[in-house]
Amino acid sequence: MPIAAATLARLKAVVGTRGAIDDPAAIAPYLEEQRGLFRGTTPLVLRPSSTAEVAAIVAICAETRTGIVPQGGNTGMVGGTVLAADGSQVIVNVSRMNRIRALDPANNTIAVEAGCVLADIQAAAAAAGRLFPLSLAAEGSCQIGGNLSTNAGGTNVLRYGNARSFVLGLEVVLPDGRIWDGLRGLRKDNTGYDLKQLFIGAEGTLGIITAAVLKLFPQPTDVATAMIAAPDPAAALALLGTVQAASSDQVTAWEFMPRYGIDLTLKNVPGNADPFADRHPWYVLAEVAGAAARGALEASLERGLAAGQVRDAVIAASDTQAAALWRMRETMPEAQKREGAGIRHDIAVPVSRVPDFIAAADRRIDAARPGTLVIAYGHLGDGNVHYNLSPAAQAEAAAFLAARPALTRIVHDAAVEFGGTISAEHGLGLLKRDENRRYKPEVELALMRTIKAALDPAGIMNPGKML
Ligand code: FAD
Ligand code: 2HG
Ligand code: ZN
Repeated sequence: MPIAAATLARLKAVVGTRGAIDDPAAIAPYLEEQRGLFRGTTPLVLRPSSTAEVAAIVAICAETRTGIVPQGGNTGMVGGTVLAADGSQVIVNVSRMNRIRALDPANNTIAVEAGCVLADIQAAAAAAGRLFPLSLAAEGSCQIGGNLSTNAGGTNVLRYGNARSFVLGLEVVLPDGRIWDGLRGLRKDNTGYDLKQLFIGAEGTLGIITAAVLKLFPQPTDVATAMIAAPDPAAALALLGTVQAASSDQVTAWEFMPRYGIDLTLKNVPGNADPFADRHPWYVLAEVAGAAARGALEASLERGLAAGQVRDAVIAASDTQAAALWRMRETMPEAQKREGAGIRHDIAVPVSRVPDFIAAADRRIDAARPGTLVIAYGHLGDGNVHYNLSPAAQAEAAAFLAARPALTRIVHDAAVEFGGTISAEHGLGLLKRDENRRYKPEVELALMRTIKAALDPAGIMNPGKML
């Protein structure tokens, strides 16, 4: 059902001309989707500037049963911000709500609006001598509301946890238009159900997050960054244990990449340079942060060399060198995109089982479609593998993409067989909604539906996503 003209007029009146976009050309960028798999449409993008405006919008949508798709930086990987094709939904994009409301250094907290860009929060924390550790390649454009709604992971999870672990308080506009002010800055509060957890990772299906109180941390005094060449993932994992022990658990990143991934970043991303003279099968981008980090890393690498876990290593001598090493890792998604057809996955297994998962998945993928190229990379330190596939040659892209359901089934079945999940950090959105039903126990699905029905009985919040 198209949205009635009177409803559109009421919604526009809430935000005024600065906050409403109804020109199809101007709407187009809001409809783009990272993977290019889905396309929907809308007559209206709303860009509220305050929580009160969000609440007024949601109240009108609740009354008129108009579907709402919440949106932040639109960098999500699973089609969570895709609209229905019939134009029956509006986008509520929170980008204009980008104020840092307060920073309390003594409490180590920052209160931010949902539209704050992640990098801006990191910078505000740094300016106050603090660290906000959530970090991912999209940090220059993704927003904290989107990070929390997808429970984003990124590169520091092994040391600091994922987005959920930073949240002390939330402000949420509920599906009936009420505002829940849960903006507490408490590290302890046992006064009933921990309601904020419901909205974190809910992908906009239970309400619109409008603000959050987040934990900050001391800035590390010493940061050591290295690129390490390793013979295989098992050696890279063994070395992680060594470095964690030697540094008193100060490893903040342990990201791994196969040679083919390195080849793509060198080929497709100008400015990247191979830090080694020789080619190696696997690479780890390691970061250790804390007192005496560099010494602990150097000593561990020496032990790793002697044990055959390290083939070569380079420790950055400056911030510029460290940034260049990080760039190799962070441009990995872009490098694959530029190469052409690809099939991406976001699985996790227990950290100890990553090597066996990769070996098994490699065997099965090769048996199903010989010659398929695998880029199994990502967050080795927390067990999250982006087990991505490319065709043996881009000339056979069409046949390769036609095999997507079968290939993805192999990867997901293997992840679950090894005690894992089909979505570690990107969420379900539209992309993995149906796939999740195959693996999630019925009791869990039923509980999720119960929660959805209790909070959003009319089903207006991000309809059709996740459930
Ligand atoms: P959007 O894409 O705008 O939205 C994501 C979901 O949250 C949608 O379902 C949307 O409806 C909902 N939503 C958005 N804002 C709100 C709100 N205020 N209230 C309620 N619901 C809302 N993810 C990782 O976890 N780790 C990574 O390492 C990582 N790397 C990435 C690298 C690149 C290059 C890119 C493009 C993406 C990467 N991602 C990664 C994907 C990740 O999910 C997003 O980058 C980010 O967390 C989403 O934030 P966003 O503001 O773009 O949200
Ligand atoms: C990353 O870790 C992102 O770089 C993107 O989560 C992963 O889809 C991908 O390749
Ligand atoms: Zn990732």
